[in-house]
Amino acid sequence: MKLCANFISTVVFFASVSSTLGSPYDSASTSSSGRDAVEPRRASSILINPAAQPDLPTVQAATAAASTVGLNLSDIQGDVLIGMKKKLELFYFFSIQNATAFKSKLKSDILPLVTTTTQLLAVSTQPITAVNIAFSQTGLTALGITDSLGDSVFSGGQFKDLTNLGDPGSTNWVPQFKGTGIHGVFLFASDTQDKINNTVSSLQSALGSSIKNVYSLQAAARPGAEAGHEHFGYLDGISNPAVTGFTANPMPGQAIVATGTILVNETGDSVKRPAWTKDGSFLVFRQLKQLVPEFNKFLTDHAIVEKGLTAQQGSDLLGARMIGRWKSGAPVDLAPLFDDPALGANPLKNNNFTFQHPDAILATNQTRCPFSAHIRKTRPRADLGIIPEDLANQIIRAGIPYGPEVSAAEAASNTTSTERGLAFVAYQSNIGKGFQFLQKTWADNAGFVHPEVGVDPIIGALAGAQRVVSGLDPTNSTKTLTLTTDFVVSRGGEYFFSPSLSAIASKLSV
Ligand code: N7H
Repeated sequence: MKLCANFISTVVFFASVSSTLGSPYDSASTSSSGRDAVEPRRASSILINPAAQPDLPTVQAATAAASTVGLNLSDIQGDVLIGMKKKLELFYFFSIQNATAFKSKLKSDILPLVTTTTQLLAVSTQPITAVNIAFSQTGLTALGITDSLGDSVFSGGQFKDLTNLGDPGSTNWVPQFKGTGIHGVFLFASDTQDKINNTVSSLQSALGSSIKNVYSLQAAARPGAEAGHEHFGYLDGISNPAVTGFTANPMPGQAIVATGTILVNETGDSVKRPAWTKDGSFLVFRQLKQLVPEFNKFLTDHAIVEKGLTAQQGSDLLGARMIGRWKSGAPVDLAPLFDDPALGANPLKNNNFTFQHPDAILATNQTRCPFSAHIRKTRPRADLGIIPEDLANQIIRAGIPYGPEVSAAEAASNTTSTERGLAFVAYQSNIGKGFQFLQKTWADNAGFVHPEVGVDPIIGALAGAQRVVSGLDPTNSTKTLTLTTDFVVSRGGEYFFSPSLSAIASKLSV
C-alpha cells in the first residue's frame, strides 16, 4: 500500500508539474528540470554496478559532455544510453485498442512517467519505477503516423525479417511475436517486484481499455555475485560503446561512436528522417532462450586437451574461447589459457586489446582468440584491417537475463526444463547497420572474418542446419567442432522505435 501511495504521489507530482509548466515537452529544447529536481524517493539504485563494466557518467559529467554536441539528455529515454544495468525489468507488450483514448492518456498519464537519461544517473533523481515506452511500425500506424522513419527493417517488423536472422522458421517463436500485432512495449525497471507491479497496475487502471496487454516478460539481474553475468555464467555489458555527448571518460579500448550511431537525426546518422524522430533510437527486442545445462554438458564433453590443463580447465577454456572472454570478463586475447579475475574486473584493462600482436600473424593466428568467438564475430576490431576501426555497426546492448537459476535436477540431467535466457535489447540509429547486420552478416556468416571460420558458436544460426566451427582448439586451429545443438534459441521479438520525450508530446500524443 505504501509503495502504491508513493507511486500515486509520484503521478500526482508529475501531473502537477506538467500542468503548472503548461507543456514542458513541446519543443526540442525540452527541460526536465521539474523531473530532475524532485525530492529523493529512493535510497538504493535501480541499477546494478559490476566493477568490470564502465561506470556511468555522473550527471555533471554527462551534462558537460552533452553540451559539447548540443545534446539534451533530458529529452532521451533513460534506457537508450545506459546499457545492461537494470536490477529488475518487466517488458510489457501491448496493442492499442482505442487510439484516441490512448493518445490522450499518453500525454496526461504516460509522458509524465517516462524516465529520462538524466534522471537515471543519480539515485536521488531515480523514480520508484523507471518507465520507458517504444512503438512498433504498426503501433505508429495505429497512432496515425504516416511518416516513414527511413528504416525498412523496422517498418517490415521482426516477424518478416526472421529468415534474415537465421531463425529456423517461427516454430520456436512466442505466438504473440508472430505477425505484427504488437504495437508497443513498456519497459518498467526497479529494484523490487512489488514496485514494478504497483506501477503496472496503476498505469493499467489509468489506461483502461485503450490498450490490451498482449504478452509480458519479467527479467532480472542474476542473484548475488552473478549480477551482471548472463545465464551461461559470463560477465556481460563490458564492451558497450562510449557515445559522444554522453560518455565522459571512455575506457581504454572502448569504441567511441558518433552520437548518430545510436540516436536518430544526430551527427553520424546520414539517413533522411522526419524532424520529430531526433534523439529517438530503434529498439530491437529478442527473447533468446539459453540451454544452459546442455551448453555445460557440451563443454564437458569437448574439453580442450592441452598439456598442463585439468579436464575442468580444458572445459572452461573451450567455453571462454567460444565467447572470447572468461566468466570474469577477462578477454582470452589477453588471458589465453586461464581466467584472470583481476583483469576481468578492471575496466581500464579488460577491453584494451585488438586481436593484433607483434609476435603473431593477424590473418591466421588463433592461439589467443578464435576468429569465430562471439566477441570477435560481433566486433572484429583489427581484423578488418581498417585503422581507425570502422564503428558503423556498433549498438548499445541493454538486455537483461530472464528465467530462474538452473535447478539441481536440470544440472544433473543436463536438460533444460524451465525456460531461461536473455531478454536481448539493442539500441541503434539503423537496424540494418546495427543488430541485423551483426546477426546476419557477421555472426551467421561461416565465411566471416575469413573463409571456413564457421558461425558464431553462441548466437550464429543457420535456420536449424548443423553448425560447424573451427579454431576453437588452440593446439590445432584447423580442427572443426560440430555444435550438437543451438545453445541459444530465438523465441522471436519485435522492432520498436523509442521516441524522445518531446516527440511523444508534440507528435505521438496529438
Ligand atoms: Fe553478445 N554471452 O554470454 O555469450 N555477448 N550475447 N550478442 N555481444 C557479449 O563484451 C551473449 C547477442 C554482442 O565489443 C559478451 O560486453 C549471449 C546478440 C556484441 O567486443 C558476452 C547472447 C548480439 C558484444 C555475450 C548474446 C550480440 C557482445 C561479452 C544471447 C547481436 C560486444 C561481454 C543469449 C546481434 C563485443 C561484453 C565487443 C558481447 C553473450 C546475444 C552482440 C558474455 C549469451 C543477439 C556487439
